[in-house]
Amino acid sequence: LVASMEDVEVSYIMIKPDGVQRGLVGEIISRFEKKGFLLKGLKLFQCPKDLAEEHYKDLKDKSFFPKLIDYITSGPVVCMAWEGVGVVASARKLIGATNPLQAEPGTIRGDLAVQTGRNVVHGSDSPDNGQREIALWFKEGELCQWVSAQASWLR
Ligand code: RTP
Repeated sequence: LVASMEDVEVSYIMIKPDGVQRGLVGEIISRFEKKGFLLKGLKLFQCPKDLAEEHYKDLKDKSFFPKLIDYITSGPVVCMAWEGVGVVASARKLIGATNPLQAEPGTIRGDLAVQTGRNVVHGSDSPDNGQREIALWFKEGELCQWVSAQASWLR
């Protein structure tokens, strides 16, 4: 084993309504799977307004906040909990910059999106927020504790 269990984090990754509507669910999940992270939770979910507001509460004073809440609640999202060593920062790299026009080719937003307000995917910005967001979006019993057969090659 090359990393200790202390380095294992969880990140809340969400495919936003545009990603679902555009048929990008498989493509986006595949990038996290291929990287070698472990899927602990997965559901298609119609987000209620109060949950969207709680999730984005740090942005509530921004001018784009009402539009952001309308966007996130406009159709189903795919909620995911991904586990792995350094998964929080790595997922942010795989996702790319908030503005897809500034996101590098090879990243999800760099390859698949154009507008900041339609940037297809969310990823937690710190390990603490990863824990907080997973507790917010998943109920107890919705996460699976399992070990992938590949785990010894990936950790
Ligand atoms: P996320 O939380 O979705 O992973 O995005 P982020 O950290 O890259 O970006 P953040 O600044 O936290 O913004 C959250 C989401 O709000 C939308 N947004 N719209 N000027 C705008 O219209 C604007 N700015 C941000 C985006 O969907 C962004 O991902």
